[in-house]
Amino acid sequence: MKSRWYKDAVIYQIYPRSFCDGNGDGVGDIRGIISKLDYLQDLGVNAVWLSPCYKSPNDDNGYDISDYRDIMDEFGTLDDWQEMIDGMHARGIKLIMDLVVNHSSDEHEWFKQSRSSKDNPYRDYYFWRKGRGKDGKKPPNNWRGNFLGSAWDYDETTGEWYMHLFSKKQPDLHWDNPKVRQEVIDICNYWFDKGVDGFRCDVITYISKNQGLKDGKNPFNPLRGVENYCLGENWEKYIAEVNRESWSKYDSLIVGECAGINYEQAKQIADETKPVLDTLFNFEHMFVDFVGKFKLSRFKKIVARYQRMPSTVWTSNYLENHDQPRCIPRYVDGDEEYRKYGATMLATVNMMLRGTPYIYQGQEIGMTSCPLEEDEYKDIMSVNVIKMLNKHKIIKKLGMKILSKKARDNARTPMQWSGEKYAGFSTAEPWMKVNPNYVDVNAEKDRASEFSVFEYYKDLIAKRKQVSHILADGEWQEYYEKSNQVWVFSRKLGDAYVYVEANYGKELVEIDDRYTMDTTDAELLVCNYKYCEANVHIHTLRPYEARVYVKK
Ligand code: ISL
Ligand code: CA
Repeated sequence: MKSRWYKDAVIYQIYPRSFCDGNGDGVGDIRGIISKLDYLQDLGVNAVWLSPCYKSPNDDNGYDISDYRDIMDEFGTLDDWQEMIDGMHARGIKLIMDLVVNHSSDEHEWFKQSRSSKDNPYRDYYFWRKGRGKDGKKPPNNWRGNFLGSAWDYDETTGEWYMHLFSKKQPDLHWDNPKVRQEVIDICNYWFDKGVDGFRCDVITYISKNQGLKDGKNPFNPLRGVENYCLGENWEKYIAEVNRESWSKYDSLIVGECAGINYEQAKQIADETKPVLDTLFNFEHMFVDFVGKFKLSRFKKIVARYQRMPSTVWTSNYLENHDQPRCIPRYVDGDEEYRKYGATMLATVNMMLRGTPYIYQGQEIGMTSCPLEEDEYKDIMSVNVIKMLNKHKIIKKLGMKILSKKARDNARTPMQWSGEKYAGFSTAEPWMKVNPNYVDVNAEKDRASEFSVFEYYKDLIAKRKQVSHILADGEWQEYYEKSNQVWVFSRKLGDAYVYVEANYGKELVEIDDRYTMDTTDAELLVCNYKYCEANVHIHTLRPYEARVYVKK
């Protein structure tokens, strides 16, 4: 049934709120997306992963869903959505929807029913427990949520507590209840019937909580308790059920957002011989610069492990998404002098790895993280961090500095389409600040310039197709593994190979081909600098230079 088309695809992520505003109210929407379909086709992407566009009170920008079968008012209607997917399909672009079923919104009908009384038929759709302590005023266990604070909230109506691993407006669904699993299956099938091509499954690793909901052991873990619900005891069983009853019936891509897992677990849950996930997003490489500076050697080591996965396991490669700060200046210098070289170098590496590459909106024009004032942060996580910092003034300055680097808001500023007011994103003041660098960094200007990041991406996507079989099946080899300046690797398949060199620094660096590969029998497939015949096989890399050689 499954063609596994995604192994040859490049996927573009849209965060609808910030992509393009079609009706001039300052909020991105579906008509805005429709107006940019030609742009996506031109870029050459094969699929779009659309962050949630369902009905939602937007406590967490759509990751809190109040109706899984309808479209958020601000984004448009089901008719608009149908026109969008038809437009995508007409252009050869598939649509991957976001499936957020670890939790719903507290404004979902299920939760309204559930909280109304202890004997309501929906009571068991969520986790309800008595509090601890004499008066029951302490949460049922010591788990902490992703957005700071306890993972439990007290509800007056029935005098019990409910679990929420994210905001208190995102109560966790109780997957041990077979009715909940059936709801998920029905929702997936509903969208498949409308033509979607797959799902990106939000925090899917958290859906099965271990029986007993025991206290978390490590008091210093910010996610105290996570060991009791990350890949919990019935995880595989529940996912296999949804897979059997829905996902496997379609030629779909099911990519799990797998927070909290390591390489060994990844290997188990994205193996195509098992009816679980098709592929996953891992986070290990995102933690390299969690505390302190980015260190390329550590980053490479993590990625290399995923690159050496067994042939039945398929991975996904990303550097940016709506939860991460931008690559620039995270991994490369943000100065205008280097920005495009950095953006294209990173693109080259990401696109030449085994696994499906993802591009997050704006990455293809080299958008950067954005400086924000305290009141310009919009993300619930940032807002909660700021509240906490205001209670602990002594660490506020440092805390705000860290926040400016790590905040999810960095990736959520409106897409920069042109040099017009509000970056051509909207005609009205956008819901979130536009990065002031839009005058220089925008799609229109980029595409008109001699060195265009967009055009480079486009070329890279097309070229990747020529070598994707070598990337998928070739044998991985790495050189200069310990280096913090260069990333050099190859994939060999019989006599054919792809060989990649990338300079992560601003200094010239010489790659000695006695330790790497003699490329004289290969052709230069891509390079982000202008070069001449004479230096094609002289391996001196300029600042942020990347080259790909291929022998077919
Ligand atoms: O964003 C994070 C770190 O910057 C993660 O901890 C994140 O909360 C986690 O990866 C889960 O993310 C997903 O589910 C959340 C939602 O807020 C995120 O936007 C989504 O990608 C809850 O639905
Ligand atoms: Ca709008």
